[in-house]
Amino acid sequence: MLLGIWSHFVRAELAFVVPMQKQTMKTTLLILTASLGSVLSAMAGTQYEIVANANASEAEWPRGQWVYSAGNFYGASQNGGASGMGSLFRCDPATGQFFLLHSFSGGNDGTSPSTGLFESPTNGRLYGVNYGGMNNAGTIFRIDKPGNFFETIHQFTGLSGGSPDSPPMEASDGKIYGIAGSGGAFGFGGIYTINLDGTGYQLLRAFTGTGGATRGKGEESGGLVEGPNGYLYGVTPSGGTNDTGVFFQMSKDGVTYNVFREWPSTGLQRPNKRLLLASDGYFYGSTNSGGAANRGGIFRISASGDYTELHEFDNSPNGYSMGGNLIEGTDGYLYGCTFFPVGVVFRLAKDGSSFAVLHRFTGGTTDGSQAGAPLIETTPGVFHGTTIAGGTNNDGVIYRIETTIEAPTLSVSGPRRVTFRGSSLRLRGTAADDLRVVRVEYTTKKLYKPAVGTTAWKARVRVKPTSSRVKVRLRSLDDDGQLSGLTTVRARRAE
Ligand SMILES: [Ca+2]
Repeated sequence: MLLGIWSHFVRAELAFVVPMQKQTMKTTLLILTASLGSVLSAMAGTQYEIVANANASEAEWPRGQWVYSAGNFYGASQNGGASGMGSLFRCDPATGQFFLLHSFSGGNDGTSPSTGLFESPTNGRLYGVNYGGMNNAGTIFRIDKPGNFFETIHQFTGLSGGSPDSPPMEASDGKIYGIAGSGGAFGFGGIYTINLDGTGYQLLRAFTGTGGATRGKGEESGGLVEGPNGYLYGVTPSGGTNDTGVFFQMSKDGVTYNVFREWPSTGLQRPNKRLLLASDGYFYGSTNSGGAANRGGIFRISASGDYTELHEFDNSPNGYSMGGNLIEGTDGYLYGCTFFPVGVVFRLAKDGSSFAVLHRFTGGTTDGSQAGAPLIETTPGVFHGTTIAGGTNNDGVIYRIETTIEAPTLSVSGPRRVTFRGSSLRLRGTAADDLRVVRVEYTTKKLYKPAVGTTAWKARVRVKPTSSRVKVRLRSLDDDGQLSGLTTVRARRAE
């Protein structure tokens, strides 16, 4: 009975047991037969766990870009801290403990950071932006690691840019560049630069809205990314001819500004997260509206504006509205997470295929919900993320997800050599995957037909009245587009 399962587990396990001694391999296989359930979980390529629960004193609603450095996470929380106006925190994932680095007071140091931190490659300090401050137009702050010295390095004035609601970055020239969501000559914000020590602030371009020389609107833009050619690239969720967003290129001195795409009023629109510059030289981004369900999606765009829609979010439990930008895993897949309604962690191939849900948040006290930050791949195949809700205190969590691309398995119930009568052969069995079995299919020739069911499946294979023998091949398919090995059943017409 276990024959089908055997052949697949032997095949799947071989990759892992090649370096092992034969005796050990034999033991492994014996253990495999002992409990199919535990075997599946032991083989599972995707494992999820909560590593830390946020709390109101140190970090309530951790959100935005965050940093992994020397085994610690550094981030910003929108609420919590001593004044309830947000905090900067460090979290040691080994113990799950949060450490308070700074409590925003709502005074000159501002309030409610929502876009997180970045680490300067030049001086190793952490930089971020928030709201409020001296002119009620936002501030730029920095803090060292492990968090002893906090400093506000810039007070936005409003006229020269305000409401910094996107994460700034440091470019290859050692200067900070960011997008202000309001202010500027036209009130649509603009693109600013500032030195790492807080001197030299300059609004390089003021956005001009739906028309003009600097089409775009800065509000809730995802920030900038530097291309290999030294230009800065970004998207804005509004502005441009249709007020549905633009993709632009700007030289670091602000002199050159080109719009290479204005989103239309149909299809995906309103790109609102920082672009990922992937290893293939394309930018990948996400939008929060447009598409069949008007939930936005994921797109690819070249530096010159060649544009392809890759995936549409919908109202399914897969969620919509990304909590942070996409990242590229060491395996070459794109990874991200969604914020609404409770969110998921997902991956997809760079050509837009194989969208797979790695984890569905459930919220409550035992899981997070609403992922509000990009994932960080801390070691190859191991990702960490944050949510702003759920967990012990309903203040959010830091979670860990370990994943590889695992092929599904398939097994047939009963013997592999069977007899049949009449015009059909009935088969049934099970299939399993670390994520999800999408389909079980079978063939007697070349064309595969779907079986009924997935993890428990059955198939009625048609056989010509003239056929006395038939060979059926079966396989299963998962979300990643991976196929199981083929399982063969040979059938002979009963006398
Ligand atoms: Ca799989």
